[in-house]
Amino acid sequence: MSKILPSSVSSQVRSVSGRPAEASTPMEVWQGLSAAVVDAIADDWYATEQKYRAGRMEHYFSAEFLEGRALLNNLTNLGLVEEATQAVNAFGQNLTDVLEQEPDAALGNGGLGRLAACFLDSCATLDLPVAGYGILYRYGLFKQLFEDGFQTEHPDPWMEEGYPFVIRREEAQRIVRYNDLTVRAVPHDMPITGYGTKNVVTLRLWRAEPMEEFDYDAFNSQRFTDAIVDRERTADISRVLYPNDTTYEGKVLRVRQQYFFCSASLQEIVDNYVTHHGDDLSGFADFNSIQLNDTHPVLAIPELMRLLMDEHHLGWDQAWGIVTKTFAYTNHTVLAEALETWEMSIFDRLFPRIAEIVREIDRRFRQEMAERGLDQMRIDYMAPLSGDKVRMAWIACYAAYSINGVAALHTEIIKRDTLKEWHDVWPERFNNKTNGVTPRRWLRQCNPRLSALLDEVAGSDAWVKDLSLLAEYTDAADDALLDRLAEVKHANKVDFAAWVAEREGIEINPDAIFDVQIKRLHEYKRQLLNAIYILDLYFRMKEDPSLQVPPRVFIFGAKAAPGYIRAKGIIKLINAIAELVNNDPVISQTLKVVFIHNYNVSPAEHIIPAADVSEQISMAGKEASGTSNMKFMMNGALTLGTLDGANVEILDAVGDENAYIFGATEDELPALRATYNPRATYESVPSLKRVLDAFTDGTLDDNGSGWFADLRRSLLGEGNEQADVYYVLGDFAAYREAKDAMAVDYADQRAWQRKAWVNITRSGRFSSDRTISDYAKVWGIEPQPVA
Ligand code: GL4
Repeated sequence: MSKILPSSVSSQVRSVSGRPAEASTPMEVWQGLSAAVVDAIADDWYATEQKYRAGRMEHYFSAEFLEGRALLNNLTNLGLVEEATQAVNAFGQNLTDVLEQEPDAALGNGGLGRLAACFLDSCATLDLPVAGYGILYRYGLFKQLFEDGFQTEHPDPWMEEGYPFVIRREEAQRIVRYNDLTVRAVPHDMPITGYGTKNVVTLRLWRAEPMEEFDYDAFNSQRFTDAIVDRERTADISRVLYPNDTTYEGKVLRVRQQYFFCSASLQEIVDNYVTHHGDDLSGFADFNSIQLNDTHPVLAIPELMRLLMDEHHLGWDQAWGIVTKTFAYTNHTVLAEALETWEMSIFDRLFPRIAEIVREIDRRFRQEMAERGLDQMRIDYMAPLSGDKVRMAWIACYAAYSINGVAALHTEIIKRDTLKEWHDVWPERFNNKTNGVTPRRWLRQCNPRLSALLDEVAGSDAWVKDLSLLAEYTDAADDALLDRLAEVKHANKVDFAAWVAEREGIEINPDAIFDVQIKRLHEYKRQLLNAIYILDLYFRMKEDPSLQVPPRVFIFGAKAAPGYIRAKGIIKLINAIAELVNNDPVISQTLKVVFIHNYNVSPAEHIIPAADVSEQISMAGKEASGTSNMKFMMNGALTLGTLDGANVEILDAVGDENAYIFGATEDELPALRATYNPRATYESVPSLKRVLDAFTDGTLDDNGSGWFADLRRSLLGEGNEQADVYYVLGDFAAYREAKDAMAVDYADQRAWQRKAWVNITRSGRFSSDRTISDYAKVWGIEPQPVA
């Protein structure tokens, strides 16, 4: 392993700042140290590239890669943390401060984008020949601030001050043509290192740039704005990440973005094939497979058809034969809004040739299904085109050789409901790939104390590359070990309390139970259920001051899509409850509510190691998998959750006594719903009425927005609106019972830590290494270690 020499760090810092390392700012040191890391891996990165491009490769197409910070992750993977510490200490700096300078690369919304980042980490660690392809958004997911408890959104110019971990590759640019615009796609490559290996995976992010910087003639005749019109239209393509997890606005731009990175990536992959195997493309699928991360990159299907037919002169059947051996598709949600459909008029306007190919795919699909004997209604339902709409998921299902869901329950639901018709025709294409998270970032790096304890118990760091090894030590939990586990958690909580005090200005008690819900704000995830519990607990304590309540801190982190008003209402509500609770001189001795603003990857790294309780309380059937549930488990937090997504498999791994499961199950819900009356529940479940009335009786202040009344209405119904779609009131009693019981159990620290230890040691199957090993079989690739 190449080592960073202290002299290389100080000279890199000098060349960034133009001053001696001793006189440079922490930001400049971050820049210099990062440049030194890139320098240290450059040869291995190149060697990996050369090796991978010559053989069979998997290409991971994703509109989102939520990478977070890179420097500490790379130092951890390369075993350079100690050396870097000494290097910066030598000129009077502190590594922790330096690391805190780094902006988060927030090129994703949430779980889907973070999953892609965990996957690349695992591919690198497992030496698998994979590359990622996406967009270099100039602005990542918006920065969230709270003003009077309301979310406000602000731009996130994450690389404006320079970002050493993306390398511009001008020479590898491609041209992407739209009917109304031609642009350059310039790749910016991010090295993704693995743990204890020389292999370095490439994440190739495309940036849209104009063919010419500006229109010289227009500028010359003083039409300054005209001179830069095309430049700005082009820059729009890679300007912002869509701040929406499940629904989309600004459709034309969105479609342009999707085509942009699919076309550029495919051009490169096809050219690479020609370089290594000549211009007979018939063997393309022997060397290339492409994973479509949700429907966002599905335009790659007609685009590959175009490239094969128009540029490489294959006939339709031959091209389609290749396409159907190339693509695999992952579905990430059962929410209807997420199965993207576009107006055909957008395709006609942006790329008539792609539109033509899509029409032909539709025609042939209809013919093929008729030959199979499907009735007309079913054919119309399944066909790629419906009226003036193109259904991207249906194109994916038709073309893909593999279709997967992201947890066992989710895969069953897509087979049964969401993609049922496709499953009827091609059951063999369907398979499950339960998500996972990388134990490098989510344990080794974010929780050094627990990590050191695990090294000691296991006798080495081998678990970092094979998390299933920890299962051997489940029974090793004697009292001495459990006490040490308790000490680790406590020390993490002390650190976290200091971080919260500094960042949010709220004092919290490290001896309290840290109960955490961090994820995108969405009604189906039911942050509202959690909020209702807190308010109810507050009233119970007011009512009976002698009530014994263990100290608790309720911690939230969540962004709401800017146009999703009800989600923003829930944020405002939780902030109003925080006001009420935290400012009550008596209650605040026992309870605190903290809403961490601008939740992102790096705050998660502070929060998760300190958590006691992991809130995973979506309405059963709605959360496809969840991945924070896995991160919490690895760090010894106990799950309080419904039988949804991967919670089901977590419960299976740890056993009933080591998780707190409540609420209606997915198969019970239809019957329950049939007779469900939220109003009657509100009247009859003890104290629920008191809580919902407090939304609007002046107890809580929504600053005249009317949003709290809207939330109350969403639960109780009014007019034609369906009441309580996500069964919040229906599950409340069960939730309250489980959560109360959990708080009581916490008092027995030995027993609690024993449960935590079981969670940690049984988390092996939720490592993304396991997930990726499963995908690698579908992809037909083997490890390719560089010498
Ligand atoms: C999501 C799911 O909502 C989430 O449950 C899952 O863990 C994640 C990764 O598979 O994908 N789908 C969308 S859309 N956003 C997500 O986070």
